[in-house]
Amino acid sequence: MTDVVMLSSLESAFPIRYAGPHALKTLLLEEGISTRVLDFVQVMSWSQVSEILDRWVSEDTLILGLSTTFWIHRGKTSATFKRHSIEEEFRSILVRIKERFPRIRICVGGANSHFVARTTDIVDACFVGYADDSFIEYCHNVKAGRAQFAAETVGRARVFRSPPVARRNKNGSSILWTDHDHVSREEVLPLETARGCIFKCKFCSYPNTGKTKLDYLRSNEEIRDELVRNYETNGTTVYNFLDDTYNDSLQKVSGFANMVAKLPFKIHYTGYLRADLIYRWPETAEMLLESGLVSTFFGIETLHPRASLIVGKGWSGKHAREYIPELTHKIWRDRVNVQMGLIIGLPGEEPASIWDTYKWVEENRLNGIFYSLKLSGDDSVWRSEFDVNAEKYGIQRTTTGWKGEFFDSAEADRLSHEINEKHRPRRRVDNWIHTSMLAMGVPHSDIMKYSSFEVIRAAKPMADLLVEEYVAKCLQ
Ligand code: B12
Ligand code: SF4
Repeated sequence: MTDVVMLSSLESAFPIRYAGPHALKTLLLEEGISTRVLDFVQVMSWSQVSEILDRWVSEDTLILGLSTTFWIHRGKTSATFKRHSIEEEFRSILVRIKERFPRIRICVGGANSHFVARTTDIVDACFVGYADDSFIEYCHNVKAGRAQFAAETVGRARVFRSPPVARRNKNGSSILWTDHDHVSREEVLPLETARGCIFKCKFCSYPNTGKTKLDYLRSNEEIRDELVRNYETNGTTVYNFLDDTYNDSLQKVSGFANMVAKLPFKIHYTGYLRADLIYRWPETAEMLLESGLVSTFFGIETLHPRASLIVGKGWSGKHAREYIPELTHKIWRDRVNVQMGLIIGLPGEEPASIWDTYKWVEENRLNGIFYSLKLSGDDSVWRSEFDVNAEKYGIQRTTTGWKGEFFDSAEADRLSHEINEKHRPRRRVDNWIHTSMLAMGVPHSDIMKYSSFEVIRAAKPMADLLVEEYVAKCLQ
């Protein structure tokens, strides 16, 4: 018997687990509500999903939850209006379940829950924001047959909004991986080390930006317990760190490195880092490496002096050009896969400057990925300064996107695609795919040597096998 079943997925050629539903599962289990999460839904066929749900859902099941954060309409990712929607085949599975078990509530949560609830008629409750309190309380109420109040609706769903900081898990979740999760030996797992970010870059719509330093951090003791537990149960040593700015204080980086040095096993991890903070505290470069950093993502955004100042990352326009190649090749001696995000369409930056940045990436043998500037819609949960005050920065919203001084959204999309395609033969794998590769046994040296394209092609059969084994275990 299972009270709550959640479906989760992160669209990727490689099976990567997303933390959100597992954070909720852990709380629900602690509070006596039996819960299971089905991962990798987007790399399964709908008939496999349907077959598994037939085994897992019964008349005892109260809630079927869908995580929408990384729920991208399969195979049709380019059509924005179709992203994160529930496609017809999946909808008919949900309709069939509802017909069989009429008291089941279908709930959506995660970054695109509002959008999904608005575009389908199958959702009963929609959770907006961190759901560590709202969803757990909802589940308790449903289980106890208590009525619940929601002032707002979207489509036919009742909406439960949360404040930016939840009471439960306010510093991040400790995830318990159970036998039902079928974690394979040495599989890469997500690990939350903190919530929120001390910065507030103008284009950024992450939740809880501008937090106070050292707020909302998990203690090293708690993280150590999770690392040891995962190692003892599944042999896990490779992680995706979930922390918007993992190196936001010297104390945090050194404290973590000290804790990890005392573990009886070595870990490897990827995470979001700020390059300017390594520049500011140079001793952290070695600490990060020693504590197991294998790949990272730096949001450099632009090398343009004025654009970088406008977005709140003035360091990038001043020092990144010299420091990033130095850090990558001299200080880290190519032992870390440094991926950089660069944005096309920032106020003040003209096309020639973008091409100059691309040249710099190629000439310095760097791993860059170009994105077009994205503005969120009015119903987004988290909104950046650019989302709220676009016009103040010379950006006009249009029916199809936005228009700035040098680019509009279509041209920024086109150029990012063109440059990424040009760079593709030399680009290394994305930072989070790097950890997946390591966990599947691909040596770090090979990942650093070959292009993303080659590494992915070689490792794909292993990834398919992992999903096949996972599906077989879910059906047992
Ligand atoms: C880590 C991360 C990633 C990692 C994930 C690695 C991993 N193994 O999990 C990687 C690098 C893969 C990634 C990639 C991308 N990401 Co990302 N990512 C994040 C980040 C920083 C943290 C997410 C996380 O796991 N948090 C920890 C968990 C515990 O919290 P949570 O996700 O918020 O989950 C809570 C709620 O959402 C809710 N919830 C979640 N699921 C469910 C289900 C139910 C039933 C319910 C009730 C509630 C619920 O409850 C959870 C607990 O409170 C967020 C930003 C942020 N700080 O939140 C962006 C974020 C999720 N990413 C985002 C984006 C845009 C992307 C990319 C598209 C970027 C790109 N251009 O390539 C890609 C897409 C990848 C893909 N193929 O699908 C956006 C999504 C915005 C949107 N509206 O779609 C976010 C919100 C950042 C932002 N504001 O721009 N990302
Ligand atoms: S872009 Fe990065 S550093 Fe800036 S506010 Fe967002 S998460 Fe923080």
